[in-house]
Amino acid sequence: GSMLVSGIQPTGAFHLGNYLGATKTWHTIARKLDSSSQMILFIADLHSLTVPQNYSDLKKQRFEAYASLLACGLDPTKVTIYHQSAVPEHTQLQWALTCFAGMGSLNRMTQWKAKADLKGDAQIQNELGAVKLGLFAYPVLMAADVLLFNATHVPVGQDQAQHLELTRDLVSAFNKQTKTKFLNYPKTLMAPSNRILNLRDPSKKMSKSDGDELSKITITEDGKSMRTKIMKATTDSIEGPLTFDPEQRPGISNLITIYSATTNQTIEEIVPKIKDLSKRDLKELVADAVVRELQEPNRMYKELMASPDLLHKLSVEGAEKARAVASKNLKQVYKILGMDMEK
Ligand code: AQP
Repeated sequence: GSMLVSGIQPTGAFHLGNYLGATKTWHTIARKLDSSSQMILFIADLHSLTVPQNYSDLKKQRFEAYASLLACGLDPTKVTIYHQSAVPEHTQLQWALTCFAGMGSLNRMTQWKAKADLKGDAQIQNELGAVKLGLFAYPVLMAADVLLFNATHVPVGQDQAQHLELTRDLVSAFNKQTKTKFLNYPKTLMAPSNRILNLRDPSKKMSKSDGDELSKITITEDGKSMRTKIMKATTDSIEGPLTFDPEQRPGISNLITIYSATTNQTIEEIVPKIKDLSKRDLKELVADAVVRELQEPNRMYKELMASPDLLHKLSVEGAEKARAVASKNLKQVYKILGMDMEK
């Protein structure tokens, strides 16, 4: 059977990018799981420590994230859902893997640079020694997250491919140096949708931690505000028919991508239908589709947030289920490394 593993950070309300790039596809996969396969999803709270947080907000956000996953239709009786920090094996495996990870390959990862860049030039920050070790080493924790369950498949959005390459390099280094084949090479299961871009500045991706509320649609806001944000989305001043051209027309193309993913039609199917619309009419169409798509998650989120005891109980049970698998695999890895307690 397959073992599918993925995670999401509790760094704020889930947005349309998280939904189309991750949670919606997780839900689709989960519905088709056969009885020999398993899906494990975690709230990546340890990952959110890689950038400074308001730590008392983080506690609340961890539960909001849990509720959001369930609101996206994921069923905790079929899928194991838990908080990463409640399963200490994640960091125990990470330590072992850091001893197989080359500084050079971590240095080539783009995501820490993007995050360090938020506070100035990444290269200069690096030279100053200002980049935090956790941010730099974060792809190794990510590798540990999936190798802990010996994942066969990792379903993620289009922005995560590079980290999974590193994971496979680590598997190769580990298996070669230990002369074993215990760790699987996990396959990347890429979400069908393109990356969803920031509504105000389509040169960037839509991001939870973006301070500009107008830049993102969240699954927790009401339909009226979703519509307002789409109507205000940045497009371009090019006249004539609407075209899908991510290079020259990133704003319009982003709206077409969103329309495609929320109505399950391909870009090729959509373009002839919308090419003669005004930009305003395209936005109306996209807004209708988004509001319709997020209606049920939105309703369920509100319902779940009114049941904190249920969320707590489910997350404790999820962590227990995850630990049962994780501790077995970790023991095996430690045994390979000569660290078992047997005589
Ligand atoms: N804009 C996006 N389009 C498509 N997919 C996306 N994902 C994130 N942004 C987009 C996918 O969502 C999953 C969870 O992401 P994450 O929480 O681990 O962190 P992230 O990728 O760093 O997401 P954010 O929203 O940008 O969070 P912050 O602002 O905290 O960094 C992943 O599968 C990702 O591909």
